[in-house]
Amino acid sequence: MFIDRAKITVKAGSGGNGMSSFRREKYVPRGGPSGGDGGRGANVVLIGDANLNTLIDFRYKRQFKANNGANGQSSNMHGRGAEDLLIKVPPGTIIRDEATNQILGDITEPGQMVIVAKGGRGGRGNARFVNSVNRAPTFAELGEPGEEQTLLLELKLLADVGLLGYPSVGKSSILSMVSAAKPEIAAYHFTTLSPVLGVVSIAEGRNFVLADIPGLIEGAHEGVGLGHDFLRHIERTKVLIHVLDVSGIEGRDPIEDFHKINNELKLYNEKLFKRAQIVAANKMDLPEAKENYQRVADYMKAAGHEIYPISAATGEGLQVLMQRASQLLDAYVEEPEEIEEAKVYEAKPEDEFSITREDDGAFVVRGDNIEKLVAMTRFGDEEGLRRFQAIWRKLGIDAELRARGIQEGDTVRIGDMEFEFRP
Ligand SMILES: Nc1nc2c(ncn2[C@@H]2O[C@H](COP(=O)(O)OP(=O)(O)OP(=O)(O)O)[C@@H](O)[C@H]2O)c(=O)[nH]1
Ligand SMILES: [Mg+2]
Repeated sequence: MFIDRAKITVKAGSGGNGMSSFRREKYVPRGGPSGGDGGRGANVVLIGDANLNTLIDFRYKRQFKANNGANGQSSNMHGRGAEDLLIKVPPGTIIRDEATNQILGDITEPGQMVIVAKGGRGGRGNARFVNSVNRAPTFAELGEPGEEQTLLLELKLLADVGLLGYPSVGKSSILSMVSAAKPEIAAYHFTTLSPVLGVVSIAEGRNFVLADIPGLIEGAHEGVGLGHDFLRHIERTKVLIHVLDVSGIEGRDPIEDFHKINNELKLYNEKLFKRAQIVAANKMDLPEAKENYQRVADYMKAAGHEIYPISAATGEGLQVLMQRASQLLDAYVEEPEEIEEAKVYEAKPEDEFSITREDDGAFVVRGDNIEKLVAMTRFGDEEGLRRFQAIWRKLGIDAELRARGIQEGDTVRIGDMEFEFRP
């Protein structure tokens, strides 16, 4: 089975804790603060690897956790940062945030990297909190927690050439004749339910990947038939072979088929519609095809399309068709990719928080910054507590709670912490 979707969870390393310590020197009763900073937690990074072409490995390993930074030490020794965790993925992998379905990045090249979870910053040691007012702070920060994400990975097929057309026109039959692939072939529609790839060998050292794509019908761009899924699969092919059943034995007109399919392409993605496309007039072994061929060929030529008569049943014309596809492939000029940025995290508004009241009467404060602050504060330390309170006021949480009618003794919850409100 060709797996092209995977769900994984990634957790970046947390920063190391900052140290609180003081220098000890001979004859100096109390030296200056000397606690070092914690090291940076490791990022989780996805990296393109040309040796991979499926996401199959993620069936066995779905959880990834990067290392934490080391804690700061006394004598101003900073903790060591942890090395990033690299996860290899095949080029062509699209990364989405499961929660929002937003695209976080797109790996198109081997070696390209996207940070999917940022490691936490190391907590600052007490040496960093010296100022004109406080020359001997005891306060040190805890490390910032690493980011955690659930990701959806999606691999678009990296076929060079795609076979497209109505159901039962003979796409799978063609693939089975020109490659070693063994797609299912049958007289009913939608025999092929997911794309099948085969390697077509033109000459020594010259080959390309051909994809047999499930049949498209009118409305495919809106998901009719097997729809969208397959249009998605052909997005990255460079050349399209549009297969027509010129025998018309199913009662449809091949020229009409041609327009309907192209219309679907256009509605789905204009770029796909403009891609190099050649017409394969299939089932030429049937007498009806011979009758229809001239009319179809004249039409296509007049409209500026190349047309090749073939029979997937006898093999007639297939070699010429594949050679032409290979030539077009060689002539293909890479379209500039419209990737927004390798990394497109939504910038989260700073300092934003929300307050809700729960059934038990507690006020719950949520927000990235405030939750981080809670995770990084040692509440046992009086200075730490004071600093927390100052930031708490500066963010406006205090004022907002009062506006919501908080009373002395009411419970406030932030992340894992719970405390009583005291004005
Ligand atoms: N006579 C004749 N029959 C053909 C030819 N090519 C395909 N067929 C027949 O047409 C039917 C459909 O062929 P498939 O290759 O499964 O068609 P498909 O386009 O892959 O169809 P879907 O997977 O349903 O989209 C089968 O019964 C084939 O044997 C041909 O060149 N000549
Ligand atoms: Mg098929």
